[in-house]
Amino acid sequence: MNGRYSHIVLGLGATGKSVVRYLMSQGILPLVMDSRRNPPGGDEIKAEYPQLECHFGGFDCRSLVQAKQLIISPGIPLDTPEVRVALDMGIEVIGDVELFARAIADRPPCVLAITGSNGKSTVTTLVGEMLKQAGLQVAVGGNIGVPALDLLQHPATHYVLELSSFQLETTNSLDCLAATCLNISEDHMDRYSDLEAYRHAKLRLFEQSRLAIYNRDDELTKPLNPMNNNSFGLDNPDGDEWGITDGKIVHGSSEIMNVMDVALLGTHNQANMLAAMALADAAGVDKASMAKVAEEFKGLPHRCELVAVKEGVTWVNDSKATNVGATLAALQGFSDYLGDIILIAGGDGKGADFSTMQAALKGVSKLITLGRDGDKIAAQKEGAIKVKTMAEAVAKAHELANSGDIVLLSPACASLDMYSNFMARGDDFRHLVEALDEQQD
Ligand code: UMA
Ligand code: ADP
Repeated sequence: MNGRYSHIVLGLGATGKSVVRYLMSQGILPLVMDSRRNPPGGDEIKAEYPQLECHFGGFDCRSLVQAKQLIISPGIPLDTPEVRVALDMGIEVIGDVELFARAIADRPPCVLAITGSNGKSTVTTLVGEMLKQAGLQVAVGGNIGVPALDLLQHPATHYVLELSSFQLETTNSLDCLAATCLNISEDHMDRYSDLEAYRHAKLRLFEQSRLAIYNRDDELTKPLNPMNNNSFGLDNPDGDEWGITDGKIVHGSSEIMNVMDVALLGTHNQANMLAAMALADAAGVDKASMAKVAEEFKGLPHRCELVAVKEGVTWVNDSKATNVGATLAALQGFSDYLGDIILIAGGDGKGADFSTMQAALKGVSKLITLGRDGDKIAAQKEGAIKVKTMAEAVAKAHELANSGDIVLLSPACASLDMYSNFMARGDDFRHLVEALDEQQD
């Protein structure tokens, strides 16, 4: 190991690999470091670039402090001691999205960006679909899955980026056509000192946008500084704001469609739809294209997804509810439901305060908890049933549910204590529900 590397890539997950590929395409050979001894994909990237030097099992401080630039993955906190040392020495530390921003800096603004605590992937997908429907050449990525830099491999006139607070901490020079912050509620409290610090990380996005689109129903999403802005909300809009008037989605006084014709369910999804339309409008998308997507888009998997109706019991997979706000939105969405709600929750709580669930849990007839922080959720409702595995949770719910009830997996927690990601958790739930059938046949 030595100090001959000007660029060091920290973290070799999806982001790190995209950064290596991008830097190599620019003729820059970086040094790669990962605190894991055997990061998955390590062999693959070495096979792709045999000349690439990798240091696994920790961050080598001597090399770090001799570099010109560190490109850090979002999963690595900026206050990791070795990174802190580099920052204190004035070494530039940026993320992949900042590299992306610099790569497209000579183009006219072409990015639509989405942040917020919940709804990002839904809105990002909707905006991508609306632009496609309008015939624009669009690439969709960021926190939703495909790293931003990988989007540059194919031609696109517009980019739709989902951005997490972690990614925004290390991004300074995006020049977005428009950006939104959908909502702010507690998440990732294991990485931020308080909600305000988390909010400030998210609102950095507005400083990098020609138009800031905030949520009128959530004060915390308002830009911190005066800037060109617009808003969306579930009420009557003023001026050219986005809102709902007499059961219609409207942009100012211009009608887009009936709310009843929106395929996605729940008021939170009406807010998502308004935000998506406001962003698409900034890219010049026509109303007919927006309305067509709103009528046809049925939602992403693992977000309040209907898994099955068996013996009159409805099974819903909301595994992507990885924070309290998302689970509250799901419970709110089902609050008019006549049958009982059986909620399965728990996992890695990321330092969340679960007492904010107490009131909503009154509307739940049975609470089944699992995972590392399951007990903390169980403490919010008397009579909660604690189990160890998803198989036990599903079996218990099956035993308790009667025809007309809903069994909702909406964990209010990340999955990483028990699964590789939220998809694996949702798939496990689905398979177990499907297997219930087989047992009965
Ligand atoms: N690593 C270290 N040291 C650490 C922490 C991590 O070396 O202290 C290494 C790990 O060993 C691993 C690599 O860094 O090899 C992982 O990097 P990462 O955690 O940043 O994950 P990526 O695979 O690069 O995926 C990231 C996002 N992950 C996180 O922000 C945690 C993905 O979002 C995103 O899709 C991807 O970049 C492409 O942009 C996932 C996510 O969970 C879905 N996001 C959080 C959320 O939505 O709540 C923010
Ligand atoms: P994100 O990418 O921000 O995690 P998703 O669209 O994947 O957002 O949805 C994650 C979870 O949040 C799901 O459980 C979904 O039902 C819920 N959700 C979606 N939109 C909202 C919203 N506007 N407010 C609260 N919860 C929401």
